[in-house]
Amino acid sequence: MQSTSTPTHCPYCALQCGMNLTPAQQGGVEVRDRTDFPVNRGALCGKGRTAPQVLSSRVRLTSPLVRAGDGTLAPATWDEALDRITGELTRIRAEHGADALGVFGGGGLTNEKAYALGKFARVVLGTSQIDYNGRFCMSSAAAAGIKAFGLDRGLPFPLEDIPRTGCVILVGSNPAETMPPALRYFTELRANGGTLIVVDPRRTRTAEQADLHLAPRPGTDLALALGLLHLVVAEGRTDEEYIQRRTSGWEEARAAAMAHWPEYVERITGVPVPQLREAVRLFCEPEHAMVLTARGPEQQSKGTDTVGAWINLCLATGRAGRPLSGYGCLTGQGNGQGGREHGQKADQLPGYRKLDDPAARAHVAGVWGVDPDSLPGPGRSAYELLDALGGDIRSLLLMGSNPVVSAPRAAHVEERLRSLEFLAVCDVVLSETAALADVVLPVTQWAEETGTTTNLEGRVLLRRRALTPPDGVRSDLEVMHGIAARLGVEKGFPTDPEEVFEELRRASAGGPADYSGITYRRLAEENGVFWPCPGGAEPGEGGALDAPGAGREEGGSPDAGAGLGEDASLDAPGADDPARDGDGGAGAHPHPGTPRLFLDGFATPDGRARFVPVTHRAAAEEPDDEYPVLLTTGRVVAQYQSGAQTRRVDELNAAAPSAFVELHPRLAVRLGTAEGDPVAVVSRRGRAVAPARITPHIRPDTVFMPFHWPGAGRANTLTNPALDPTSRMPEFKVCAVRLERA
Ligand SMILES: Nc1nc2c(c(=O)[nH]1)N[C@H]1C(S)=C(S)[C@@H](COP(=O)(O)OP(=O)(O)OC[C@H]3O[C@@H](n4cnc5c(=O)[nH]c(N)nc54)[C@H](O)[C@@H]3O)O[C@H]1N2
Ligand SMILES: Nc1nc2c(c(=O)[nH]1)N[C@H]1C(S)=C(S)[C@@H](COP(=O)(O)OP(=O)(O)OC[C@H]3O[C@@H](n4cnc5c(=O)[nH]c(N)nc54)[C@H](O)[C@@H]3O)O[C@H]1N2
Ligand code: SF4
Ligand SMILES: [Mo]
Repeated sequence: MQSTSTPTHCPYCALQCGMNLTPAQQGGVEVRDRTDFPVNRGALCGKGRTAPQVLSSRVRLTSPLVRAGDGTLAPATWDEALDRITGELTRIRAEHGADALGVFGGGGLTNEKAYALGKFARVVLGTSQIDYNGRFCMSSAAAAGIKAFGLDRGLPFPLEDIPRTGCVILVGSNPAETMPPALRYFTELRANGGTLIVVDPRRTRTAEQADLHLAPRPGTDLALALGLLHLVVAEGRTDEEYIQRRTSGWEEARAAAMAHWPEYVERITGVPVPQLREAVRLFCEPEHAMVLTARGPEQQSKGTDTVGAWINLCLATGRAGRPLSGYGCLTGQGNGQGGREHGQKADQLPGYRKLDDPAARAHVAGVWGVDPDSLPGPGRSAYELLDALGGDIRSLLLMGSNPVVSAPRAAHVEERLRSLEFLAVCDVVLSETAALADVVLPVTQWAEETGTTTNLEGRVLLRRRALTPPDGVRSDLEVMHGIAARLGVEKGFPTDPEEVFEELRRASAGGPADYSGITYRRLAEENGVFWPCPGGAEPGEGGALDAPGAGREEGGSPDAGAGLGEDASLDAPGADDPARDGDGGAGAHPHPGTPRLFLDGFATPDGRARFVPVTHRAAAEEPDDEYPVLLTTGRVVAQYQSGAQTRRVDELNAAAPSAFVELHPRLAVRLGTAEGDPVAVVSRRGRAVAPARITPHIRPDTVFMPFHWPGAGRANTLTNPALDPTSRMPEFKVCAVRLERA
């Protein structure tokens, strides 16, 4: 049995737990513990344990589907399906131009797929209109991280550092439900004498483990962070030497914070002043401390400023770019980190390069063998793109997302999707969005294909193929290859993931997220490698792969190498040769990778972290007489995202069968509702109905709904698509509603 066991990683969240897959007696594979992967050391949540059930052809798609004349989706051959797609795309492009072709990706796609999708949109379709669901996820934290540190990597340190710090503030993060195996890092922190502060309007299972639980009104984290910084200054707890030496912009940030008096902050947030003081004491007294944010403070129309305020708190107290201290964002999707680095984002090129940077364009165009001027400019952000469907954008190719359930103001998005001239969806199951498509392509899944993901720590990992996919399905890479070939692009879209990764290495070389020193072989041998990992993959120099680091300065500034574009050329012999030695970067002295960032300086031009002066502002929608209650949304442990995959697993459905409305007993009494009664939640966007779940563990002014279900209980029927001005993140975490008995 041992010899046939394949070490790989879970298909779902950003923890990317390690697991072994072994052939099962009844066919398919089963999950076995894999204890050699340090992040989870064998522990898995129920979703990971049951993931093989979604591989079964009982629940998945095994044939392309094409919408027939009578309006139904009918099985078709791959040729018919791909011909239909290319026919429609060609027609629409001829009639309305390339920007009428939209592309939507996902943070669950492997690095290879995300990279290929961004290239496909720009090189094959020639469209600027590509973005992805990660915009709904951690984009505010990414924007704030880039502003402050010059670089966005979710965690700038490995999870293993958490138990050794002195205090962690976990802001709007519920790992007990969203990353159960990670909870042990916080338990160990407390066992070692450190303290945990949880900031969440609900007393979650995570908050129950905290030394201090702050329960602010949803949408007020910005004021909360500013209030804490005010107290840090007032109590003389700033680290002046650090501020002088390693930061810029303190005076403005300090002045902004000083306007946020504790009593004023208590009024906005509902968090009592003594709790604010206690939080400051717990955070400042130990030598090391961390702030970690997740979707609570980020999914707000001021998410970027909010994360900026928490970073300011870290900077003022000298807690960033030092061992065992720092700010981090707990990224969410399986490849939430890598998926935001390699070009499926509207404004981005691989290696976390900027699409509007001429040097970046020249470099990447060189790797792609195209004229830099042929690359389109930045396109619309995810919600703006979905909102434009049926208007400027006439067709959509969608891969790795289910926006009918997961997008804000979902009824409107659903209506926009229906108004398209042409919709093509690649998925493993017939998701609610796939059900609207004109063509549905059934694709291979995690355990049936090889590829890399980058987990929430910035650790690049190898997922391995463990079984043969069923007849009738093809990989996303084969889909892109097939469409490209039909559109006359014969080269540049290989179907072998390792070949794509080799190109990704060259495209990322010299960029902020530099993967050029990483190879499949290293990933297999080293159990993952942290980026940046430069070296060994000079553009246009296939042979140089054998000489790691040749001609490159390791650890240079993120922009070093951007000028390499000039000599980058696909014409160089060997540059495109798939047979080339795949372990090039793993020579005698490969770059070790970078588990811990910023210890010697930040990735800004002057090496200093930048304070951002921010002040509190209200949510886009505040309660009023008509809509007096706040709605916030999130997750439960047994379902994943839009539920497209996990709603197909019996034991997960048994644990979490439907949406619910979590509300405080006082609110329930006022409404005259008992446990389990259907409650209608009404916002300016629409109405959802779900059973009441009454608990004292939520603020009385707030209700909570998980967003995993379509239909009557769809939370996103209600949510507000108000966007953060910088990150374009929608405000999933706060809108105004009223409750009715249903
Ligand atoms: N079981 C499960 N696990 C998952 C996922 C899943 O769908 N299901 N998805 C994965 C993905 S993509 C992601 S992004 C992560 C998300 O992981 P988390 O961010 O941990 O998940 P959420 O439940 O969205 O939000 C976290 C908490 O924010 C709180 N919150 C709501 N409003 C506010 C607010 O205004 N301020 C503050 N401070 N807190 C607030 C909620 O009460 C909730 O407990 O989970 C990943 N893991
Ligand atoms: N109200 C509310 N809404 C939210 C959130 C919230 O907190 N509250 N959170 C937001 C966040 S953080 C996120 S990340 C989004 C996520 O929401 P979605 O973008 O809808 O994410 P998933 O449900 O994971 O959808 C992935 C789809 O791709 C399919 N799939 C899986 N793997 C592959 C693959 O390799 N190739 C292809 N082609 N398809 C694949 C799955 O079957 C599924 O249908 O939801 C957002 N929506
Ligand atoms: S915590 Fe995340 S990665 Fe780990 S088993 Fe559960 S879903 Fe999979
Ligand atoms: Mo996410």
